[in-house]
Amino acid sequence: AKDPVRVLVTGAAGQIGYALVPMVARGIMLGPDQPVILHMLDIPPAAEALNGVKMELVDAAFPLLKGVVATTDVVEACTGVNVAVMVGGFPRKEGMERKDVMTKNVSIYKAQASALEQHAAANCKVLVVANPANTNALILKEFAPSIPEKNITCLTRLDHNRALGQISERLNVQVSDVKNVIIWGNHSSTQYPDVNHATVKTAAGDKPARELVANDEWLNGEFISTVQQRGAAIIKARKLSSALSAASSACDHIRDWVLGTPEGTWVSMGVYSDGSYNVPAGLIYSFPVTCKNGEWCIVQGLPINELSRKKMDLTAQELSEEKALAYSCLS
Ligand code: NAX
Repeated sequence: AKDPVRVLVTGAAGQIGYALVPMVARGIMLGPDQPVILHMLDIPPAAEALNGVKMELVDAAFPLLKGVVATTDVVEACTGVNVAVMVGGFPRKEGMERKDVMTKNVSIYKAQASALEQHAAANCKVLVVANPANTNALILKEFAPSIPEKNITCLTRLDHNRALGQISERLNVQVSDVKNVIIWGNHSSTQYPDVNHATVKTAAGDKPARELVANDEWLNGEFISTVQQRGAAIIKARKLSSALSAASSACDHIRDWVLGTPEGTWVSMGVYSDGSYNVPAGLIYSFPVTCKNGEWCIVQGLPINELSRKKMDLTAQELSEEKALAYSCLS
């Protein structure tokens, strides 16, 4: 039998945490033959709720779940973890300045970076979900210099999956037959959902999604804005933000990273830019990636048209501004 993998979920008493921890315990993140030990972190005001989640995990009697650590101690939470899913953060409340929210998150991610650097297992893979996800991941990277930069990523897979979902609904095809959309840039409304390389499986082989949709006005307009604004649409409908889809996408992100992407398929991940596609180096930016042997690699050489270029630059610009704001919040 395999040794258990230790998976940290921060913010585990929150909405996404509640949807995510049972998925991890069921083997949806790391596979049906991979035992796991869950490490759950939250802050003291949520300690009782966190303990309730632990009770439910015990009650669910998951065969793969070999242990649960539920704690408000960052060091205890981070000790020995192989995978860290960072969902905890400070949400933007009405009337709050961007700078104030950034200051809170910068201080959280700075502290948690140090704890991970000192106490996580070597080669720990980190996924930041909490917003501003790209910039929180960048802060984490800056303050955990001994963690390889390739191990620090942020979640844009939910946006990627939303884009697949929109194409599948539009064409009335199975979502599993649609692939290779791309989310470029920030996990925010400036993200660029790009369908120019996406394909759909048909009886006659894979066809370009753009050809099958045959409506550039929709693809260049409503499709993009629907994906960009989907988070807000969910809040409007549910009075709560996306949780099950976020949790499921976080599992997709880690699973593909650890176990690999299928041949001929790429996914979107927020990763440390090396300057590919003329995206400024030093930002955490979402790119198309393939994964193999536990490592992601940016898909190279895709042709970029003028419209795409503009949208890719716009979201990079926003990330550069966020980075500058984050640095101005460091104390
Ligand atoms: P909740 O407010 O339900 O849960 C957040 C939890 O984090 C709370 O239990 C809170 O006590 C805890 N927390 C706060 N500070 C902490 C700290 N310093 N250490 C550990 N835990 C801490 O939010 P939820 O709906 O679960 O969303 C969590 C985060 O995901 C938010 O930042 C949200 O904006 C972000 N999202 C990111 C998405 C993405 O695709 N990247 C999509 C979904 C989601 O909106």
